[in-house]
Amino acid sequence: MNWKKLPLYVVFVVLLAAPVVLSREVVEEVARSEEAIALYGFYLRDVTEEAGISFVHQSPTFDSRLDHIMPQVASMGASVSVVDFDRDGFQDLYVTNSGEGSKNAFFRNLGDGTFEDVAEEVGLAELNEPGTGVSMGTVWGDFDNDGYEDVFVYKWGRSELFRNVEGKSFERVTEKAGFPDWANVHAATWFDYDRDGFLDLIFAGYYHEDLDLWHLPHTRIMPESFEYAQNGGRKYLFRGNGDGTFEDRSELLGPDSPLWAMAIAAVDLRGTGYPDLVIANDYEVDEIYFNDAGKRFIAAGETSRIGFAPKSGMNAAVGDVLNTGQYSIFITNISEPGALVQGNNLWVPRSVFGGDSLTYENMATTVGVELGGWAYGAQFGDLNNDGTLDIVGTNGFISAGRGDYWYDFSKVAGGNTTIISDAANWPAMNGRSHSGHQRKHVWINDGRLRFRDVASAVGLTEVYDGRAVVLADLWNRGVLDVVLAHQNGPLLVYKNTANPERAWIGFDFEGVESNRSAIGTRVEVFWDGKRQVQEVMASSGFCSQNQRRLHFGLGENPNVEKVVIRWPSGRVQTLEAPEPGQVYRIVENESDIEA
Ligand SMILES: [Ca+2]
Ligand SMILES: [Ca+2]
Ligand SMILES: [Ca+2]
Ligand SMILES: [Ca+2]
Repeated sequence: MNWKKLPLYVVFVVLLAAPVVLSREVVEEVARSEEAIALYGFYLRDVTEEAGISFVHQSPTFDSRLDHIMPQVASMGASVSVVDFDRDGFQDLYVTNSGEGSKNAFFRNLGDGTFEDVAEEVGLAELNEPGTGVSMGTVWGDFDNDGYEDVFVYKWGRSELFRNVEGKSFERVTEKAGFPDWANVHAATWFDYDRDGFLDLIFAGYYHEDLDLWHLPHTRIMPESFEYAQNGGRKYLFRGNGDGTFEDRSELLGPDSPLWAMAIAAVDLRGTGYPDLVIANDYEVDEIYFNDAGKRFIAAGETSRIGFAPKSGMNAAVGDVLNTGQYSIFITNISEPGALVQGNNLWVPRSVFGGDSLTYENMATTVGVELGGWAYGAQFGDLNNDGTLDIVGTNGFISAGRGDYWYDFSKVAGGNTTIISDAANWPAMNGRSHSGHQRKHVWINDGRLRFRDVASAVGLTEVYDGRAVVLADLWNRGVLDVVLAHQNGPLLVYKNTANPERAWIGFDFEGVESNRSAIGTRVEVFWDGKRQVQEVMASSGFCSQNQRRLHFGLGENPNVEKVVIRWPSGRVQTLEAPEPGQVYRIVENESDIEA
């Protein structure tokens, strides 16, 4: 071959090959998606790049005495929350970063398939400055009822409250709120526990609140037991006055046991009208608190049976998985065959509402959602619009180099308190993985007590270290899209394409007498002899918050009889025979319903 002809030859080959390779990929994905939609009713396509989202989470680096185990002590902080902060009708995504000096991102949904990071512009980017701690998660709620969603950014360090100024900027109002200067907060939610129309805030620590992880007084910072550790962080309950001030009412939770909190969800489990609390804890039992008419909380972990066997509780999500009008609770745990199989907990209620005597049974094994790897966030949502709630669950602890840390981990985890609680006793990780590179789970619910994992068939094949997952209808198409946040990994956005034959109905709420975010609004849809209940919640899952809009899949050609809405104020509103296929915007006390 003449050397002068080489460049042309190379160019020609590249020109020929590129379109062939690309189109084959596209053709294959189209075939995969058609097959998945035919078999399972939906397909998830990774649209992160075309949506203009480029975000990679960074972990923090603590005191150098933790260097040998840094990947595990700094293994959290990747989070994502959904909010329509500017009220343009499109759901936006707030994402935390956790490296010192790293920036959080706020992806405003432009509605055309792309997003724009406006975190700096609105004043929500620089939240990880050295000396202030680092972000772990966020929870949105309109604490001053002005119609704009405000945000609590919880951190290992100085958590912050920001007031949303008409969807244009955010004003830092932490001091006025009176929240603590420092705590290693890992879980939080807004709820109106006393139903006075003003949102209240609960948050809980992971590491003890006295610890500044960058300047440790000693290395005895680890859990004192793998199963019964009571040396974690405390809980805080703040009652909102609606004007940006809050009263510390932590005493209503009863005597505090400093557990290692991972997730909090507030929801009316008993049909009393008052939101109860579910708290997932690492290294100890999970907790349930029944709300006694807004006056106090009663610890009901043991009586409800949820708080019997300690596991590594990571996630708190609720869903009416059996379409009985009652919530089951999904708490994820660690399952590593050959090392430690705790199994996830799917707590299904055993009695109908049952007041204080409500008990639960763990059905995770029976229904097939027990094994989720080193599991973190999970959410309920009807991904294929067939009328049953499915589950997306993410996982993966530390994906690093060759070798696995499990043997060393098991040795120290089984040691006595003196051994396990001192970081100096933990063997060095030396770049090894620890339950890393794990496949995610998408369990579809057949409505007859069987879930089936279809993750790879529907397009979810990545193996980054998953932390938070959220569900939201990002483009108002009547489907739940999926967004996943990964530790030291990218934020990924999956666009859902569901079987178009299947119907759905959606609801956006605005409280008037109730809190304006309408958090705590309970909605029950009755169709074709079936029913399903959902509730507007703030936090759900692990360090995350779904869209506030409620989405119900209805299956093919549904006949919707009615929708019963119970506002936090107690007012009940009924929609008779609403048309499916639209999002209803419902304002409390107004008879006109906008579709
Ligand atoms: Ca928006
Ligand atoms: Ca507000
Ligand atoms: Ca309140
Ligand atoms: Ca479903």
